Amino acid sequence: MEHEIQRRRTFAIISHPDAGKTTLTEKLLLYGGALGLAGSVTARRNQRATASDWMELERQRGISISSTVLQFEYRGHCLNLLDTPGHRDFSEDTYRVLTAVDAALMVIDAGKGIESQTKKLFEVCRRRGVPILTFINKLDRPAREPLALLDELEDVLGLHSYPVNWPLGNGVDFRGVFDRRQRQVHLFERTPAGAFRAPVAIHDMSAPEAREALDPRVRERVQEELALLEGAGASFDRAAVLAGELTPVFFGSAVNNFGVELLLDALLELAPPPKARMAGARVVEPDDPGFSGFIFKIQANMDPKHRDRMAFLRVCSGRFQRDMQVHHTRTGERVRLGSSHKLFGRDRETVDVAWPGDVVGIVGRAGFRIGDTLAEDEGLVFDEIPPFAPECFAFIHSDSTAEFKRFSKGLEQLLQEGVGQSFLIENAQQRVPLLGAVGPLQFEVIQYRLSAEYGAQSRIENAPWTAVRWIEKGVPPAVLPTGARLAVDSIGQPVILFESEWSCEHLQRREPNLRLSSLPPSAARSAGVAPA
Ligand SMILES: Nc1nc2c(ncn2[C@@H]2O[C@H](COP(=O)(O)OP(=O)(O)OP(=O)(O)O)[C@@H](O)[C@H]2O)c(=O)[nH]1
Ligand SMILES: [Mg+2]
Repeated sequence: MEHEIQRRRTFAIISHPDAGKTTLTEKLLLYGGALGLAGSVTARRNQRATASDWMELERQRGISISSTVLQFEYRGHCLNLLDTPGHRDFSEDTYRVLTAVDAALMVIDAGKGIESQTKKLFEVCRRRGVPILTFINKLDRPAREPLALLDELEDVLGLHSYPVNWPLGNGVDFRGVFDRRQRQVHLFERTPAGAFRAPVAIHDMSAPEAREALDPRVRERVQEELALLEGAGASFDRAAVLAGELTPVFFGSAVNNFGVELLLDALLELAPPPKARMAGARVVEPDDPGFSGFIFKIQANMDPKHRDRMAFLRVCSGRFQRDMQVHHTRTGERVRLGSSHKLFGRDRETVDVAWPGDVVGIVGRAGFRIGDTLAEDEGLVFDEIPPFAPECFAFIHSDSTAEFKRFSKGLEQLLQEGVGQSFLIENAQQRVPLLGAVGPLQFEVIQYRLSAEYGAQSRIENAPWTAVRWIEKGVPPAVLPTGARLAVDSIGQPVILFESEWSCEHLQRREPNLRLSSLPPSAARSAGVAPA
């Protein structure tokens, strides 16, 4: 078991939208031998078909909407890679994924530096103590000065950095990278559309080939920069990396396969194997003999051939065995984990055994919710995955009586996946579900999926509220601030909807006995549609 644990690396790729996470994922798979051709080439023009962006809507838009798990073997290691969506409106999914990994790979666009969403995601990693590796991407385009980018990591994120390699030029002059630890120059050649592994020539910095490949000005500048870095004397400290205080930095261009192999090799070396996890006051070590894990994501209809619901289980300790009996600690039931899968984007394969660090897809268990613990020890409960407070609200209507049943079923399943939360307005004339989400794009996704997966058309009617508070204690006053409304969440807990944060604060000041909370008081995640 120790061997299986030590050879596992489970990490998420995170960043601001468009920095190149999905492209880099694809290239890591290419170098990992898990894909013959990276997706960009098999795709028709303007239409991508990557292993991780498998949802039709993702392909149409060229953005990631939902996180994806890809497991593959590389150099005796077993990697569980999770590609995440960068868009803020889908960040709840990304945050949940960050609870299930042992490291994060932060991608930065070299021309743009650290963008807002990267900063937010980084803060989540820091709070959780997740070690971070940094890939500075798109060096094939005009980029900022590499030293300025490192300063930005320090100033904006407060993160010390250690550049493991250094770019040789940028934009059209970009030729490759210098590996500071091996003191070697890696010169790359471009391949058509970056579909194949980029041929690499490795030389000493002073070798004639290196001299020839580099423009003398670029060479001079790189040598100055390297001297500066050596002078600054920051040494590489693996303990600081594991503590999340120091990030190893890699430069490259995912689309051209520059620097991808160096990054992949370094991931094996620098990202940690599965770590201990907290369950209340208990520390669960990966090599604890009893199996344990938790559900961090639910996704229905991944494969049009099997219209089913997949729960993503992160194994935390012990050995997972197909058909094993475990405790589902939220309900107290004993369940048999019969249908277990290894995942590769939308593809799945039955898996009989899994180890700590692995993500296993379980189908056929309608009772599982996000955050649920599954364990041999019935007393074990992993720390909850905090739900998000929605900031955007809309009513969702079904205008066709013929489709109403499909509409309700679809909506219920999508809400169980956690794509949004549902509320019902108190004393409303019609019982139309009110949806709450982090951002409005999520409503479009819900509408699209209702139509594509359940054959139900729907209509969205935007609602004016921007904040919701659960009533923890006290009775709401007869007169609420302008625009505020009483409602209940999907399990009947009372809430107040506000048109602004300011209006909410105003009520709090006026009613000191009323205790409001931005998160539901019940530990049970509110899932499913409100009882009609
Ligand atoms: N020039 C250049 N473009 C790149 C590079 N890597 C990725 N891109 C392009 O950047 C765009 C966004 O890439 P994605 O990989 O989809 O970005 P992402 O971070 O997954 O985006 P979201 O998942 O939607 O947040 C695509 O058009 C890529 O082709 C690179 O190294 N150089
Ligand atoms: Mg993506």
